[in-house]
Amino acid sequence: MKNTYKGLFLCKMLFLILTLYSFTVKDGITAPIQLTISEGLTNPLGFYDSKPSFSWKLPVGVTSQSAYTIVVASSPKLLPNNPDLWNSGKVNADQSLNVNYNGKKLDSRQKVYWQVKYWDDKGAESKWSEMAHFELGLLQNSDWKANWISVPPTELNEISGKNSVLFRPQYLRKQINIHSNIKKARLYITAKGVFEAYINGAKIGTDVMTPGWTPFDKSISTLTYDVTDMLMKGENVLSAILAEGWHSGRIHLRRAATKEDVPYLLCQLEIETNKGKQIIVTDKSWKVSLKGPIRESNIYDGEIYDANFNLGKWQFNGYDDSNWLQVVEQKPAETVLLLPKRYQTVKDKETISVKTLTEPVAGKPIFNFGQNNVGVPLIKVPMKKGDTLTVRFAEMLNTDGTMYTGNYRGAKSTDYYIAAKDGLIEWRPQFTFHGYQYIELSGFDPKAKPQKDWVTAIVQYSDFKLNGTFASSHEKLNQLQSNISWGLKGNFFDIPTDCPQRDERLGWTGDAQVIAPTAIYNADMYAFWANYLQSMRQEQMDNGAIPNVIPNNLGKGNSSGWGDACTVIPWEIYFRTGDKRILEDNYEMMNRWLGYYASKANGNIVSMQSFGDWLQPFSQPLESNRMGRRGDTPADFISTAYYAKSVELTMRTAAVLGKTAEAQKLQKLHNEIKKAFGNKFFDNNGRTTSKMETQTQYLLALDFDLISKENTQKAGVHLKRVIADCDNHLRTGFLGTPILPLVLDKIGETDLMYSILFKESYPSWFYSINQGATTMWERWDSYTLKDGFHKDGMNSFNHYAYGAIGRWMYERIAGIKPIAAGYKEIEIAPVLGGPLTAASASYDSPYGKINSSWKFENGNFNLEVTVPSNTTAKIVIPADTSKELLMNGSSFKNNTAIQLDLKTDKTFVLIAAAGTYRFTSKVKK
Ligand code: RAM
Repeated sequence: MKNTYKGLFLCKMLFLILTLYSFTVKDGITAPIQLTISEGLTNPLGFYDSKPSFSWKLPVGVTSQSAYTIVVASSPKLLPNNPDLWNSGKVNADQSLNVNYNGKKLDSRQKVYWQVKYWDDKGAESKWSEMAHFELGLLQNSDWKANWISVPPTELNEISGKNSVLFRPQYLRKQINIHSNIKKARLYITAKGVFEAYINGAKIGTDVMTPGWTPFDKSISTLTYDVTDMLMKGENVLSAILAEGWHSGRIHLRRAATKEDVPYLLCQLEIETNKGKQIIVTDKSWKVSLKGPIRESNIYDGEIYDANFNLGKWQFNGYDDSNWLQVVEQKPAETVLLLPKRYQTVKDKETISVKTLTEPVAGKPIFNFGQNNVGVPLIKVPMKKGDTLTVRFAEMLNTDGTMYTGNYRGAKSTDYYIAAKDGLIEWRPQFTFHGYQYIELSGFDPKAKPQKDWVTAIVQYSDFKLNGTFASSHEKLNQLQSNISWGLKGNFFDIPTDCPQRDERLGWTGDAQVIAPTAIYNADMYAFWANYLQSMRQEQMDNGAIPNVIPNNLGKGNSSGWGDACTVIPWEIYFRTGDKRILEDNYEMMNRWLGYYASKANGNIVSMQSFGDWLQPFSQPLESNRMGRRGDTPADFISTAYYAKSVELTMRTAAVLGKTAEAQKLQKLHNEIKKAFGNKFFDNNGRTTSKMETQTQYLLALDFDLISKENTQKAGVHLKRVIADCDNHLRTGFLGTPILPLVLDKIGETDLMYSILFKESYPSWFYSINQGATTMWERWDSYTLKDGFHKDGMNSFNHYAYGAIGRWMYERIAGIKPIAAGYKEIEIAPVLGGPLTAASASYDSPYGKINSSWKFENGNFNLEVTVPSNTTAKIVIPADTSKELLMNGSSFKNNTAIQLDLKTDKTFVLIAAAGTYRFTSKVKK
């Protein structure tokens, strides 16, 4: 916000608050709601942090908060009056987010209860909130008494493809006797690999593919489950199936597996009984078998299930495991941290039923789900004893209607089921996942006629809440929103991945940094991103470089525009959540990344590797840019621009964290880079000095504010010219495309942006939709009706990067944008354009639901806005301001809640406190 504007804004707010104070104080106002801790978690079990922060929302109808009290106790009985852990006292502040715990030290396993109350803007005291709670997991390695267990290495004598040791899934069991009545039981568990665990045959929890993917040589996530009700006094069986997952699979190893890479299980069952504590751990006493029905399972290739390998009732008491093997054990290494999982696990989230069924080849029916998605199928088919059902997956079909699997590259992505008897089987693979829209079955009972209900898609992704909505009057724009959302669901599978289907599925940093803002509009992903950043900190190299993928399994490679994920993501999250902790945690990483840039800079011009403006259309293949994947914007241009951007974000971070001297130093550095950048890459007419002019050069320079004031306007003119040269189409790749709308908006060219967005011809968002896209594609022309599949084998149909336009759809088409961290101040400023007659979005912000919904009707522009409690909004209403503005049906008048701040030719600008408002204006056409 400009200073003058900020001054005005503050005056208005002060006036509003004073007026509101003069109102009479009512009694017994409603309690705060939706209590969460740290990254927005509700009553978590197995929480990772003994120093959480507290957040709450004020109920609808309350304007703002003037004070609060938080009470924290070790027992619910002590609340609210006798909190033994912490009493914040009455704190006069409007802070309702991320209040740091400041009480007694909390320990592993501890269950903590808390409540909060607030005083509103009139000084009225609220009732206490309902009680919230959290329970800590095992925070230190020293809390673990268990040992890692696995099959004896002598059993690992089979070799699979490429000389890899074959890790057949391990079936592990342990019979336990619980001596007394159970009061409470917790299972702490993890694996090097992926597992599912059971008590007396029942699956523990509803997670899949746990513990997920972290830098395994540095930390492994641990899970906590409340298993009190699953156990009984007397004999019980604790069991697990353990498969390769990421840890031991080629997805992570990217080399031949050796015996040392074998999966391991670690668990600790802690039972509180009437007569004290009983602890059961993984140790030598466990038994293991490799003769279970899941014969092979891995992420890229799929799963083989042979029902003839029937272990019987191995998960139950009384089973004879005398011919099972004794496990080997290994002490947990001190250097590998066992850390409670700090973000949502992957779960079954949705199901999709088959839309159409075809049979281009007899006996090989293809089931079409109508939606590219990620997860596993539930299969119910009739089979004949001894036959093998083959389940193939594809994102697209060939022109002859058969499965197109070329783009899976080295990933076989095929499941098999071998039947042990005649009849209907019901099966779902357990330790793999697929990215697909089509399934082909073969090998079922030849007499049976394929039915649509033979398969159901179980959609799996990290268990976050979708908390944003976007809709408009335009079908294709709505399809784009749907594609973005499916792109996110498909690629937030424990880590943010580039794609979910081929032999890749890696945590590419560049893709992550461009999608992060859009992702946060669509889902509550703070915890997910915070974890990704934790892995990034762990993977940062000694020289400060950030690897290309996190977790890093690709070695030392790094790239500008990719490694900057370490500055961009913390900043974006801070700005959208208001939580400074994300900046504190990552500040050092940011600075070390700047150090790496500095080591590659000469006179502040950076020469380093860069994937460039990845996959820019029509790029010229050069020596340095084999296959033209890196775009036409020179690497040193991109690297220097991103150096400046990362310096700027680190500088802002330093300022927020109160590190004024460091901020000043970075400001100086930023000025110097800006100067060097301007001198090297631009002439006095704001035109790039490179031989090849690209849209992305102007976009980076303008978005990152890297050219002098005088040249900015001129550069804008050049940008428009190069866009016009492309017949007003984008010609940008992974780095340019996300900022195209931001820059055109910044230079007042929203009409142009609308025209680019609504283009139907190549390259454009709608172009892919016209070719049948139901997710975001890696390329605008990954497939075309005219020419078929893109020639390059790198051709994913579920790649979220170009979905980064989603941010602008929320921010400007619907018009919801934060202007102060955490949405404490919101801008509602929809920009009209293109063929749209209506658009709306809602977003569940940290303070509560924000809504902006507009529509043209009978020559009127109608806008409905909801501003959540404890925030203020600047509402910019497009209007012919010579005509009247209506609010809630009557002529607008300033009042205590909302005031006119500014009137221009084309807009009314209002400042509003919490509430819902309906405006009607006339708009000049
Ligand atoms: C590809 C990935 C990813 C991109 C890198 C540079 O292999 O799919 O999207 O960031 O290359």
